[in-house]
Amino acid sequence: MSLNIKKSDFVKSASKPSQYPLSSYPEFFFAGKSNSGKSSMLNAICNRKKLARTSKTPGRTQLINFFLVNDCLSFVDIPGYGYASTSKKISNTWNDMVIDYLSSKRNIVSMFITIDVRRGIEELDEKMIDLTSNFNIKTNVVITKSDKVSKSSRFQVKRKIEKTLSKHKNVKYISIFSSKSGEGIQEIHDIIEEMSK
Ligand SMILES: Nc1nc2c(ncn2[C@@H]2O[C@H](COP(=O)(O)OP(=O)(O)OP(=O)(O)O)[C@@H](O)[C@H]2O)c(=O)[nH]1
Ligand SMILES: [Mg+2]
Repeated sequence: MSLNIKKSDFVKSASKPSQYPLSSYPEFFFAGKSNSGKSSMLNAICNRKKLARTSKTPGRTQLINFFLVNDCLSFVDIPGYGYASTSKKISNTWNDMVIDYLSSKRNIVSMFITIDVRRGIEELDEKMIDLTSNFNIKTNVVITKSDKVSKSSRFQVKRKIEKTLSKHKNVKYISIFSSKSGEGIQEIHDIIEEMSK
């Protein structure tokens, strides 16, 4: 059985736990380098154009955004990391915000981490996976913007990421995805369906 997303609503933005919406629904969060396609992925899997805000300018999503899906699942878009102009102050704020989120006693099932197929996996991505693993949360890797490269290089990138991540025991699935072509949407739905049981 595959997930069928019939309804998705923006709930609220938050910068600190006291602002989070109350929810005990299974929760999936979307993390990744700035501009790697998190918000676009969220829109694509919900079949919505403007549920989450997307932008050509890295760093668009600066707060934690909560969405309610089918009235029984929670999706969370967290700010991207690692764009060049990040100041020390902003990166400290990012750290506190994400650690507070991971420490909040929410029903977090798993992280989807987006990795631009043209960049491949970088040190900050591995750090994010390690951080998540410290909170006993499973990671699913999503290789985004697959439409930008040939089929063979998509799989080459996937194999390389598999190899790099073979030592990370909390990594569960690695998918190839494009919010533009729709590649991988079904696979992500299946993953969410299976993991939220
Ligand atoms: N060709 C192509 N472009 C994409 C795809 N996904 C995202 N983009 C483009 O990449 C840019 C960044 O996308 P976002 O979804 O805003 O990225 P983000 O990771 O949410 O970025 P931040 O919120 O800044 O961290 C936008 O210009 C998107 O149109 C894709 O699958 N294919
Ligand atoms: Mg975004």
